[in-house]
Amino acid sequence: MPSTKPEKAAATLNKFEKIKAEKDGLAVKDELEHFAQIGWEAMDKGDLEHRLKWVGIFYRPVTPGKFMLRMRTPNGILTSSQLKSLATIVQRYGADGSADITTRQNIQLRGIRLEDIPDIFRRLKAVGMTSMQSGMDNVRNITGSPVAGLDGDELIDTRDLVQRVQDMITNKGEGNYAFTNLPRKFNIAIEGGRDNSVHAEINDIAFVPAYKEGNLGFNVLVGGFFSAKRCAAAVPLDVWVPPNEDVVDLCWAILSVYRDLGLRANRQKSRLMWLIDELGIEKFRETVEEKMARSLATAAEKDEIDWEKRDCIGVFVQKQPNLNYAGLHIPVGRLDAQSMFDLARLAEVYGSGEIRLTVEQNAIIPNISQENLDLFLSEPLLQKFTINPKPLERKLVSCTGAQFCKFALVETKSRALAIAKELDRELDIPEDVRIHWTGCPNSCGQPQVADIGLMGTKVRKDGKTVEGVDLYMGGKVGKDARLGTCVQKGIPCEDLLPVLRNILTKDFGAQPKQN
Ligand code: SRM
Ligand code: SF4
Repeated sequence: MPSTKPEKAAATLNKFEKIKAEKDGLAVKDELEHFAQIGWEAMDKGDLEHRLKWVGIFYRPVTPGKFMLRMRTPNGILTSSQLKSLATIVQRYGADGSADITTRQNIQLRGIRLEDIPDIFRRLKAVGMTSMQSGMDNVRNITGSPVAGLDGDELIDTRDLVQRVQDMITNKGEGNYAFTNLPRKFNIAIEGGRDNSVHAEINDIAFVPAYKEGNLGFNVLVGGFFSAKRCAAAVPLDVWVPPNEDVVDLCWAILSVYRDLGLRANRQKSRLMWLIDELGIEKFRETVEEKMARSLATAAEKDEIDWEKRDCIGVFVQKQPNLNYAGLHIPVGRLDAQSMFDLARLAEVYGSGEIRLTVEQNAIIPNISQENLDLFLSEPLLQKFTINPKPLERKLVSCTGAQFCKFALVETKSRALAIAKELDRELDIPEDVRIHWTGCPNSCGQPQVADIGLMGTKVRKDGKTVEGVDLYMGGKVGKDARLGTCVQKGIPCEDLLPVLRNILTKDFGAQPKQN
């Protein structure tokens, strides 16, 4: 930490730094039984609204008493036992219980009661899952190629590396005080394929495959992030690392530098990129090397991201003979308990009991043998979670929005789905169009990576304040990724359908359907 005297620092700390200085967020892990007994209404406000997030429990002011539980799902991989366990947890809350696949290849549970948390945490531990350090000023779920170990064209299998980085950060899910007081949230992604499945450019640290002197490893990008104030694409650190423990060590070093030197006075200027700006990338690199106490190899000349991004929806052959993976479309990532049980059953009956999640909020069932494929495809669940969705629904992504999020300026998921369905019904669209909805400028739904991004806002119409969106366009994913920008502000949601119809027709070759 900087050498400011504690009393002087306390006087200048922002609200969140004060909360952390009073008591480390992770401390609540030892108080959960007590909270369960006294009930959420009797809890200290700092613990309830902030520190619980250190163990993944999110108080929802929109639905007080019904909490959200954000898991960690390294590389997006779940076993069927884990998914069944999560389904059992949400099932007990009836209509309040549901789950969302997130834009970080992760899963969040809804409707959770605080009194059940000790039991829930015991169940999660029994199936090897954790929600540790998944919110607030911690490292978020670490993303990796969703078809790692399955894809015949992959360069590096990311699964083990992602798990090792998570284990280092969270002390194998038990909690790690070394990294629970970062200046702000932090995102890490490890890409092993050629298609930039993880959106490397929007992560604080991203590893992308690259050959150096004939050896396969990763080039490293740093500082990518979105916030209401600023969005920045990650920049090259000019470092290459082999795909081994060096990846873990480098994450440790960058996190340590960020923790110790990161800017903390203004929360709007606390993400890693602001520190990189302050130090300059060369000095930042030097400081990371000093932390590691060794010099790092310079970046390989080029990286190996040379494919367009795949959405993995459909059936694809695996590198293992006779096996396939099936990518199922989960509309806006929303699951109910029954669907979770059904997905787990399909994975067990037809696959190897594994389910994978994608940053597009969809699911993959790997290891389906050729003989079982037809039967698998005839399963009723595939009517709901199809392998062949309509063009707009297929690429639709949406953040949580007003249903559960207090920052939301608009309802997102249900509206996103209704509009996509209507336009899919009306139009023949020759190419896939990525539409991303996000309920406010925090950009959890990543409108800047979409062909058409929609960011919630409030608009004046006929003298009244109504829900509206700012329109983003020009985002490019996969190779040569580029962030989209705002092209039109303040479109009332009730006027959006014709605006989108027009864009799809003019820019994406859509034609009215011939009946
Ligand atoms: Fe996010 C805060 C949901 C991915 C940028 N995000 C929130 C909170 C926790 C706010 C809150 O307490 O209500 C939202 C919880 C709502 C809820 O009940 O679900 C929330 N963020 C989400 C999720 C669930 C959106 C989704 O529907 O998929 C994603 C969870 C990912 C995960 O599994 O951990 C989610 N959030 C993102 C992403 C996308 C990404 O990581 O690729 C971003 C932009 C990228 C980035 O962070 O650089 C993102 N979320 C934010 C921000 C703005 C951060 C900033 O630096 O200003 C906030 C607000 C904050 O942290 O102060 C935020
Ligand atoms: Fe909530 Fe805004 Fe994030 Fe959507 S973008 S989940 S509305 S914070």
